[in-house]
Amino acid sequence: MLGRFVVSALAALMLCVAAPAAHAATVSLIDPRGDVHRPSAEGYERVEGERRTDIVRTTIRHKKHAVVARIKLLDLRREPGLMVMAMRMRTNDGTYREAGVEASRRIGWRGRSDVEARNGRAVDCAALQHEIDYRTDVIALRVPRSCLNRPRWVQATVIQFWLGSRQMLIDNPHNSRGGFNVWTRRLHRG
Ligand SMILES: [Ca+2]
Repeated sequence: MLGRFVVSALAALMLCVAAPAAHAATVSLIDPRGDVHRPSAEGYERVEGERRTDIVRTTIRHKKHAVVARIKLLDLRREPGLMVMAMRMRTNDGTYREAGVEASRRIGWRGRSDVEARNGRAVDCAALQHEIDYRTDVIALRVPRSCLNRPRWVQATVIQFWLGSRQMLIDNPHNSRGGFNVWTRRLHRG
């Protein structure tokens, strides 16, 4: 669903690093305003005054039946172009998944979501759910544990993209740079 462009950007941006083990079911990330980036010759550059894609808060929970990510944006609007929220996950047994929500005028502003394996193939995940709330500036994505091989723990990375015909904007809740290299700590089932 996300297409080669986004998937390759994910691959380029997100290199695996070891994270310390911790027993927790939830991670909450506060992200500054005004740290939206776009690609540049040097990698990424900050776009001053850009509100699109600007994440301000993110919560990722490993619940009894699902992994649920919820991001709050500074100003979520029905913008021309393609809006994408993506979350990659890896688990204790080595399962890797990329789940995404995308919305546009063509797709529809309620959006659609899917899950892919590392090779880009769609994973059957019929109970996948998402919600885009333009009133509260929140995008939520619920990935059932059954689509992750019912892991003991999961680590995740979240990004928000906006793709126009000649421009790409990105923000992530993990740091204030355009590129990043981080996983959450291990989220054990709560
Ligand atoms: Ca931000």
